[in-house]
Amino acid sequence: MTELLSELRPCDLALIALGANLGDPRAALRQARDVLADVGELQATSWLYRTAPVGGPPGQPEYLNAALSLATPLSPQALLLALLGTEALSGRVRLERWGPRLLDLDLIGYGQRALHTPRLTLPHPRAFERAFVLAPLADVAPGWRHPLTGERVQDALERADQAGLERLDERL
Ligand code: A4P
Ligand code: MG
Repeated sequence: MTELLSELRPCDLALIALGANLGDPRAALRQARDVLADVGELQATSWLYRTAPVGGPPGQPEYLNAALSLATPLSPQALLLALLGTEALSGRVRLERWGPRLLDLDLIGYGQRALHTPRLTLPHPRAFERAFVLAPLADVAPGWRHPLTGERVQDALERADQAGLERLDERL
């Protein structure tokens, strides 16, 4: 499947952030990694991070966060559908914004594309403010530049508040 897809056209690199804080987060993140490896070629995977919840209801459990880069012939819109489908496979139900979840998959960037539609904003609007996104992203794409500001992931991470972030000795 992946071989067939890769013959269609050269790929832009998609950067995907993964998060979970209900059920078995480690298993959910790794299942998502395996599903996504079927819609492109995995380029790199991050370390796993244990992170304090940002926003949402008080008292929600800690998150496990990670990131991966994927070369895929899917358009950003088609890839978003694949991410939403993968979330649904994990059993995720949307109850409240920033609420606890079995699996959250965000498309952080897609090459240097910038777009804003009702269903998809690229790059992800809050990605460069959040250490729980930036730390794993810096494992897979430290030199990727924000298409609108030109800032590198690694530089954004260095200015971000990294309190509550713990890198585990395990890869995604
Ligand atoms: N959408 C638009 N652009 C994108 C994009 N680039 N990637 C739309 C993914 N989705 C995008 O998302 C709502 C809708 O956003 C999608 O249907 C899609 O069409 P959602 O995942 O249902 O909503 P959400 O995740 O509750 O809200 P949001 O605003 O995406 O939240 P964030 O920014 O993802 O934050 N704390 C820690 N420590 N770790 C976490 O992982 N995650 C969140 C969620 C909050 N606090 C956290 C963590
Ligand atoms: Mg989300």
